[in-house]
Amino acid sequence: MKKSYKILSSLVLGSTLTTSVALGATNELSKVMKERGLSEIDVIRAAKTYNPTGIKDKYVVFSSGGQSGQVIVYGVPSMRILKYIGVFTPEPWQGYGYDKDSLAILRQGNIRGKEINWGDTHHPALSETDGKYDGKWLAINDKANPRIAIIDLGDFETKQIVPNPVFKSDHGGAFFTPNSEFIIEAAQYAAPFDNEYHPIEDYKETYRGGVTMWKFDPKIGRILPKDSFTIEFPPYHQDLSDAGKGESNGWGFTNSFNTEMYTGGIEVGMPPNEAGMSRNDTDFLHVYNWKKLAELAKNPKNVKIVNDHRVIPIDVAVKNNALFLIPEAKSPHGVDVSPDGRYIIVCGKLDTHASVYDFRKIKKLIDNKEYSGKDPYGIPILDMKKSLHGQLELGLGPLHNQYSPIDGQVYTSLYVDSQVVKWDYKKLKVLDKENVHYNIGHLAGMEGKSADPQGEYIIALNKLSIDRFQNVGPLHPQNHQLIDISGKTMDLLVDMPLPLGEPHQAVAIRASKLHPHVRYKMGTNSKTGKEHIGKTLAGQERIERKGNHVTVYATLVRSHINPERITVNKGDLVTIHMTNLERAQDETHGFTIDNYNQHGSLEPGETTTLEFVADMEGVFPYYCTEFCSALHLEMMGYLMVKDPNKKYESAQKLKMKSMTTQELKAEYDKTVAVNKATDAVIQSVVKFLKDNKFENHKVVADLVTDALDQYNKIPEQKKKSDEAFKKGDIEKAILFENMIWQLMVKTADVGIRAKDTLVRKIATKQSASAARGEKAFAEGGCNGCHVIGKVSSGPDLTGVLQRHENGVKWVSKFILEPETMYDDPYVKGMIDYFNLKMPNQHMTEEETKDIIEYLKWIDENANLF
Ligand code: RUQ
Ligand code: CUA
Repeated sequence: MKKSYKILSSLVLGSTLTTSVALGATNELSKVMKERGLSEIDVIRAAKTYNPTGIKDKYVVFSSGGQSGQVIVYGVPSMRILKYIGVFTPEPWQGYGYDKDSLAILRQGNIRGKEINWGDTHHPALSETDGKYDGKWLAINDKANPRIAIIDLGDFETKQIVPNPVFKSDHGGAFFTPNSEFIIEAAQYAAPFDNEYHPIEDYKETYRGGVTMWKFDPKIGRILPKDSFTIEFPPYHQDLSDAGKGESNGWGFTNSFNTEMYTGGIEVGMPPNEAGMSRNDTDFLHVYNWKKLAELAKNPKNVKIVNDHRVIPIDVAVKNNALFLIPEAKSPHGVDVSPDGRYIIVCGKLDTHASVYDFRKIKKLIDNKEYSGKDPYGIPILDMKKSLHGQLELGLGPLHNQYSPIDGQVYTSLYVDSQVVKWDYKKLKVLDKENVHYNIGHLAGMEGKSADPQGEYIIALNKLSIDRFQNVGPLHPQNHQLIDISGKTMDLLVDMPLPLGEPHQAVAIRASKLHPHVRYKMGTNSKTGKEHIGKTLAGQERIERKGNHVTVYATLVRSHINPERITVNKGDLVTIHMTNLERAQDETHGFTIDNYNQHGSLEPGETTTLEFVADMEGVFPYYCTEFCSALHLEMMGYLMVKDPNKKYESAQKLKMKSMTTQELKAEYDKTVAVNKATDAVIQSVVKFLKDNKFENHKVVADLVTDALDQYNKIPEQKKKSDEAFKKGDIEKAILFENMIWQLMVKTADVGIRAKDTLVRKIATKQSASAARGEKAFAEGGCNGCHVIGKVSSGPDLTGVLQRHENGVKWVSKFILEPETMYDDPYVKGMIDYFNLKMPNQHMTEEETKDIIEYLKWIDENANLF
């Protein structure tokens, strides 16, 4: 099976193969296609999305997690999920909402003191510099409990949650202004700004909509609530928003529905909301000058304070020529500013047209104070026709837009038609349509709403999946479909089920723009980025008690938790600060205490805190929850909770039979000898690394640092061992010697990885054939017996081509038909020595040739193995 894959992939990748192999591959390929019922186009589509192992994606997508209150991260084109980021909802794997530090973030999201443990995430937004994504921060809104969260793309963790002080729901956020000065959050369902009851009959007087302009500091990546303000809007239900850029920079655009200001009453015989809220032929696009309003907000005379927050009343905005309305086709949804900032495309769910507004025309009307009227709140209305560049009929239920790098091209989702339409918004011409399954909402282009769209792909974020996937019960997964847009017409490549809430919007960025770190500076509180108050280094571990408060300063490193016993009284408040002392990449340790609903995740260098009241008496194992090492299961300890009011009888001590001094001494000597031998191996690796100037290669140098982290702990253990031995406690000395061996194994593990990496860096370049040979050697299982540079369960193959006369022919034959050579005296000797026969691995001639090339390459670099 392995073999066939290899050939298939090289065939599809178009590498030059001899005809016989190509033919074999074609046969194999057609067999697979037949078995799986694949057409040629299916195979091409598969190849366009397939990532061989180790190959990474070009784009990274951040998708809203909908009702899960999280953010989903995946790669394009492979559509492989990379991460779920806990945002508004606790996420146990990451310890999010369980450790004290992340719980503090989650609790920033309390509303009026109420704990909220979920969110309805809708619109993720990437921070911008000059209207282009800079890969630093991600913001996302919660529609249900109007809040904005900030995620740091340095570690993909949520760092801040800010509840909206005046809105009771939101939708049209989060959207960054072009230099991340502000994040726009628009209200959805109008409600009173204050927290009091106001009868629905007073809707027009006391209910309000609006847009909050959250001041953002892109250097520290935090919203500054005190410097933020809200622009009051009429009680229309505001919907999506976008920030102007380029020539419209400084302006914001927010559309709305229910300009009827209908308030329902189905239960008293009124027509339902859905009828009353869509009666008008047009609703209003709100156009506001946020730059000017931000200046106005600085003067207390221009604002009223509601819930400790600055609100610019409608009349102040109007008086200062900073707020306007333009009619837009009924029940609009998406509003999307073009990459150059000149055009604003609005799609109306109940209209078959998209409307293209021209900002230059809008600006001219504003400058000339040319209004067609005023709404009931005194806001000037601009004439729709005079603001429009034009309209185009696209199909049923147009919703959202994503731009293309080709001037004038845009992609729009059609909800009712279940299609993506590509069209030209300048020439007002439909170019292509592609069917999707089913009922597409948003669509995500690659940086498709920035000033620098990349094209290549569009992802359709469909609301229904119906029959696309295995039936998993009445609640279906959502369906993200990847569409190739690099050609003249669109081509649907693949479906990805997403089973974590309705994903609404997603944003994609070039992976090359993201630079997350792999470890923290030792003792970092990842939530603040600063040193953690509980930072504990090796040797500083301790347990402190002050009254009923027990504070533990703990460390975790492969493969132990220090301390390994924590004894407290029932009723004590227990604070455990934990530091992961690792510096090695991906060496996370998790920590839990059984039955106490505790979990923390500690990434290398991180410190975090668990805190709880020890309200249950008993013995509770605690352990590391990440399979971090061969001795992971041993990475544990006990929390002992005693009732101070009880007297405990100590059980009779059982005298254990132990070894004689002589036996102990023998075991001690054996352990020491093993350690010496292991150290010799380490020293030879060290010599190799030094001789070959490992410090010139950053990856290798990093691995050496990781290895030394382990190795440098040995002298301390050795001292303890020697002391114990001197005191005659041989049993203890053996335990310390064992510890030394553990450290040596970890050192050797990383050291050998460093050596292998270095060999690759300094060896001569492999020919394509030698590279294929190496792959065949590994996949054919040869390396199970032959370890290059070492005698293992088979002979070392370094120099094998020289060992035999006509070496190439001899080795080839031995690979292809070993059984014919078992009687050869040399081979016979080998079979006796290793007690193994070289098996026939059914290599092809081509593979055998490649393996020979690989062996030649080994000989060229024999000094390195
Ligand atoms: S939404 S399907 Cu952005 Cu909440 Cu349009
Ligand atoms: Cu640390 Cu398992």
